[in-house]
Order: sequence, then C-alpha cells, then structure tokens
Amino acid sequence: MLSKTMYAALNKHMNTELFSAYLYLNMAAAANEMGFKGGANWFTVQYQEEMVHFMKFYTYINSQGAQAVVDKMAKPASSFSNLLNFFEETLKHEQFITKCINDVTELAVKEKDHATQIFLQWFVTEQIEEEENDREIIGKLKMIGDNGYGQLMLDNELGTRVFVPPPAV
Ligand code: OFO
Repeated sequence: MLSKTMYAALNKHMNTELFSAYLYLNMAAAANEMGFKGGANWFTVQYQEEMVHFMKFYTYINSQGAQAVVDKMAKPASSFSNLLNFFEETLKHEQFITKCINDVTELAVKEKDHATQIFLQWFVTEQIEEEENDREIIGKLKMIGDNGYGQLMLDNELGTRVFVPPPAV
C-alpha cells in the first residue's frame, strides 16, 4: 500500500515520463523535417522507451491498489537549431529526470517503503545509461563540428538504433 505522499509523488513522476515521451515525439518530427532521418529514428525509439517508463509507473501504482491518473500536459519544445542542440536539450532533460527519480527514491527511503524503493531501482540505473548515451553523442557532435560528411555519418549511425520491447510480464 502506498502512503498518500508516496502516491502523489509516483503519480506526478508518471506524468513526467509521459511528458518525456511527448518531448521526444516532437523532437523526432523536428529532426525529420530538418532532414535528419537517422535522428528522427533515434528520437522515435526514445519516445517508445519513455512510453515503457510511463507504463511501468502506471502499472506499479495500480498494482498497489491506488489509481494512476493522467494529467494535463505542458507543451513540450518543438523547435531545435541543429543536431547538437537536439542532444544538449536531451541531456538537460534527462538530468532533470534523474533529479526527479532521486527525489522520489529519497521519499521512499524516508517512508521505509521498500517495495517502492525496489521498483525505483530500475530507473536509478536506467538514468545512468540515458545520460551516458547523450554525453557520448554530444562528444561526437562536438568533434564533427560543421563537417557535413561527419554529420551525415553520425545521422546514419543514429538511424541504426532499434527499440527493444521489454519482456512480457
Ligand atoms: Fe528518459 O528516462 Fe524516462 O523519462
């Protein structure tokens, strides 16, 4: 069973995951419109992953006898200047998500809510990978700079990312 405070924090974060999905969906369309087909693929996969994150919270809240509630959403950004800008904004957003996950985890520790701590563990680890991926791409983009061929090669690489659906439970 979740405390009222724990429920509110989990439900709020569930909606933040949905916001992440919307943001990356906008980024995918913007990248496509700018001719970065690989980037569009990368952000579409990212959107799919965020929907998995959202559903993990949704399912967990409901499984604890509470009711997950989807909220009104802020309008995510939809215009970006270049590939580097896409990924700098992505890293900034993921650092914000890491902070949110840490805050909810701290609450679970404070409340001695062991089940929620175990549930959140997956997200704590996931955020390390998310930020690492973004930093790696940003590093490559900084190396490439204005080199058009390099940008094309990197866009091709972004096009190879594949969504791996989570195992059925
Ligand atoms: Fe991008 O990890 Fe969820 O939000």
